[in-house]
Amino acid sequence: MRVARLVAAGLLAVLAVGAVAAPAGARSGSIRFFGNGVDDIDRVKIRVDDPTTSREPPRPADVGRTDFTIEWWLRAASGNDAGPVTCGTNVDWIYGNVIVDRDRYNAGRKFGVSLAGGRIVFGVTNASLVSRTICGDRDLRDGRWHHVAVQRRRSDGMLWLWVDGRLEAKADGPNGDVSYPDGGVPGSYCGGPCTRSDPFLVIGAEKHDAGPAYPSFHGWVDELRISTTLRYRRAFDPPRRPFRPDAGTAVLYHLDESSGTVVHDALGGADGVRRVGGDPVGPRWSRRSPFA
Ligand SMILES: [Ca+2]
Ligand SMILES: [Ca+2]
Ligand SMILES: [Ca+2]
Repeated sequence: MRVARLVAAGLLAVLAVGAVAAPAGARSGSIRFFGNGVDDIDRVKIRVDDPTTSREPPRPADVGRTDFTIEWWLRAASGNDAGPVTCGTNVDWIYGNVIVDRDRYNAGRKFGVSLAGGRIVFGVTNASLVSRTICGDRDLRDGRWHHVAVQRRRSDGMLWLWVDGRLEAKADGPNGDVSYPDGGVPGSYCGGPCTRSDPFLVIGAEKHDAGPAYPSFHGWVDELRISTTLRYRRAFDPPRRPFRPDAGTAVLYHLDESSGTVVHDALGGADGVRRVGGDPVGPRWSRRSPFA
C-alpha cells in the first residue's frame, strides 16, 4: 500500500514536471521596452475585464480580490529619468517610469509599479480612493538584472516590496477588494471612455498615454509571475531558473517567444498582446535573460 502510494506520487511528480517543462528547442529570452509612452504601443496588454458584461468567467490576471504577489526580473536601460516621488498616502507611483500598470483612470481599485529615481515604487488605491505608495531604497539603473516582488495582503491591505530577495519597504495600505470591478465602465478621460486602457493589465508602459508627466519604462522584463498568494515572508535568494506553475500561480509569462505578437501565459488562461510601434520600435523580443 505504502509502496504503491510512493510509486503513484513519483509518477504524479514526473507527470507534473513533464506537463510544464519548456518544449524541446525553446530558448530563453525576454522582452525589451523603449519607453515610447504613446499611441497604445510599446507595451504588453493583458485583458482583465470586458466592460460590456458583468457576467463573464473570472480572468486570471484580475487579481486583488485575494492576496497577491507580482514579481519579475528587470534590467533598466538608459532613459528611466523620472525623479524620486514622495511615498505615503498618495498615488505618486504614477509619476515614475511605469513598469506594471493596473490603473483605472480617476477610479478606485487599482495598483501599479514604477521606477522613480531608479527605485521601485508600488502603489495601491482601494474602492474608497484611499491610496498608499511605498518605495524601495536602491537605485536599479546599474545595467544588471534584478528580481522585484511586490505583495499585498487582502485582510488588512499590508504591502511589501522586495528587491533581489531583500525587503526594501513595507506599510499598512488601504483595505478591501482591489480587483477590477466586473463589467466596470471606464470613465471618459481618454478622448472618450478609457476602454483601451482601463480594463487591461499593461506591462512596460503607462497605460493611458496620459502625457510626459507619466513616463514609461525603458528596459527589459522577464519571467513575470502573478500569484494569488503571498510568496515571500522573509529574505530569500532570488530564483535562479524560470518558474513552474503551481497552485498559487495566476498567470506566468516566460517571455521566451522570440517572435510574434502573442505573449503566452504558461497556464494558457491569460495570453497577452505585444503592441508594437514607436521610434525605436518596441517592445522587441530579446535573447537576454537573467538565467543565462
Ligand atoms: Ca524568459
Ligand atoms: Ca490597512
Ligand atoms: Ca473583476
